[in-house]
Amino acid sequence: MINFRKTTFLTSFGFAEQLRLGTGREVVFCGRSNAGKSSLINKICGQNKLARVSSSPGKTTTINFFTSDADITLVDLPGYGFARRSGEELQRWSRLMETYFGTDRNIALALVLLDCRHDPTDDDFDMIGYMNRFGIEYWAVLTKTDKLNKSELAERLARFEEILEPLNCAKTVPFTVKNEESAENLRRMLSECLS
Ligand SMILES: Nc1nc2c(ncn2[C@@H]2O[C@H](COP(=O)(O)OP(=O)(O)O)[C@@H](O)[C@H]2O)c(=O)[nH]1
Ligand SMILES: [Mg+2]
Repeated sequence: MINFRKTTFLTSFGFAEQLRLGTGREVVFCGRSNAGKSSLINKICGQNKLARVSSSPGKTTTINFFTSDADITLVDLPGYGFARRSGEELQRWSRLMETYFGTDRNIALALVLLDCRHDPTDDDFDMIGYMNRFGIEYWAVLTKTDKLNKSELAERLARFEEILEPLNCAKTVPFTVKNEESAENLRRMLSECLS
């Protein structure tokens, strides 16, 4: 079992030029601003302040790297889709993504975080497009499941699977930070996939 509690902050980059080659295996986290990415990373790692949880979305525009257990690096990609970015900002973001995914690195898995209450947006489909274009295995993690009751959640899960299966999504995983079992389930799935 990977000990995600050992995770520590490594570095942040805002510009494509700053990106270096990866060393160990990378697990990438991505999703729209406010999808719950920082909260999930903190929960999985059992730390409150590893990634910043923001009440004003759209602030994180850097790629953040964390060194974890077992030669694994967690990579927190900038959230997308909150506000229409300016042309220049959008260009910086796209270059950052193209450079990150296009660099020769060892990406073991990507988690695409999607708020379980909403269908994927065009921005999400663009992000999934990167996964398929660069041949990266990805899972859809449906966040904030505490906001739905059991039957609503079952319905949403089925809907996501129907939408994402044709797009090569390997797994659909429900998740909430409000439930320790949910975090333990994701840790176990990650450990199995990465061992
Ligand atoms: N109810 C609930 N709220 C959550 C959950 N995960 C995140 N949030 C809230 O959603 C908001 C955005 O979370 P954050 O982790 O900053 O999202 P990010 O922008 O994707 O990094 C914050 O107010 C969080 O407290 C969850 O599982 N359940
Ligand atoms: Mg965040």
